[in-house]
Amino acid sequence: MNAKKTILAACMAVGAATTAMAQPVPGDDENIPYLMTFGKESLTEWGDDNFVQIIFFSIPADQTDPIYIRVFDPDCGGENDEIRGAWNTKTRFSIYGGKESCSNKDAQKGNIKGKYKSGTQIASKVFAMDAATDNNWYTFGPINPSEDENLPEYGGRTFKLVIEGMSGDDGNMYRLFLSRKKDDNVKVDGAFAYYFKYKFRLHGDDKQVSHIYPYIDDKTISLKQSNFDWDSDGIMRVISVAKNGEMMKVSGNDEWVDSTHKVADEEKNTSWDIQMIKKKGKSLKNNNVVIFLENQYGELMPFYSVPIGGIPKYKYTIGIKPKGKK
Ligand SMILES: [Ca+2]
Ligand SMILES: [Ca+2]
Ligand SMILES: [Ca+2]
Repeated sequence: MNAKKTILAACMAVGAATTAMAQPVPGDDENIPYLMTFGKESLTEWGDDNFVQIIFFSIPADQTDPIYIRVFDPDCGGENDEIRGAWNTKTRFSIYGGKESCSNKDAQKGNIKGKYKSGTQIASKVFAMDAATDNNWYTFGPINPSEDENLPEYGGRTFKLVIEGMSGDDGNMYRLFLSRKKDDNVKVDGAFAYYFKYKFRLHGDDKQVSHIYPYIDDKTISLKQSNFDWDSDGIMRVISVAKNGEMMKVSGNDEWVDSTHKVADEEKNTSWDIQMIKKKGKSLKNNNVVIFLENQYGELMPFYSVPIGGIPKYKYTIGIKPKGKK
């Protein structure tokens, strides 16, 4: 199976997944409280490396009814958000479809020097402090599915949501939901979200464990994770069919670190569960972080709002195999 077909098969598996809702971002199984984007006059040591976040949505090719992209707490002020001085941050949410909107590598990388706003803009709105959307939902749409970029290897009709910290120095926290309804969160059957670089808030409660679920396709032989501004807040480890808690390197304040991890044959076509376990007894609040993943070719690896093939469980018989044996 070639790489594109592998991703397609994976996406169909996501679409078929019924155990977890695929439409909220962060996903139910990720247990991440909020996505995060800071105003571009912020210091990177607050946790955002370049003040742009990009999330992709995929809906099935046969979806013809309009869809809606809903944002919880799009404003920056009041509840949920992180203040520095006074509230002065403006955040722009923009939706793109059409040619190259999702396939452009600058968009996938979040490369703000490049063409990350590729494609055709479908909707856009700037939010400052706003009582009407504070701790509340705002809805983009209706969006006609035919305004998509058609990417069969990513499951069908794809759209891009770009969130930019236009000005100010506060942190905007928000969540997303891809919905069939304007005024309610109703899932679109077979739809899911995917992303290549993820920026979010960790829980304040040290008993919570957050997760991301990269899918290991059959051409991946190693995975390099890079993370930013973790503030040495606990550990990150991998659980998979062959890994029982392999440790990943965790960054300190305002720095990038990376670590590279080998893929076992048995892990191909399964997901990894990358667990983020807070430092016990510290309950570090307001910890905002960034992570992305690359394969051995330096290609960004997508991760998905639901674990493809389910949450992996370590299999003792695989993990204890002697070194050097295939
Ligand atoms: Ca708010
Ligand atoms: Ca401020
Ligand atoms: Ca907010």
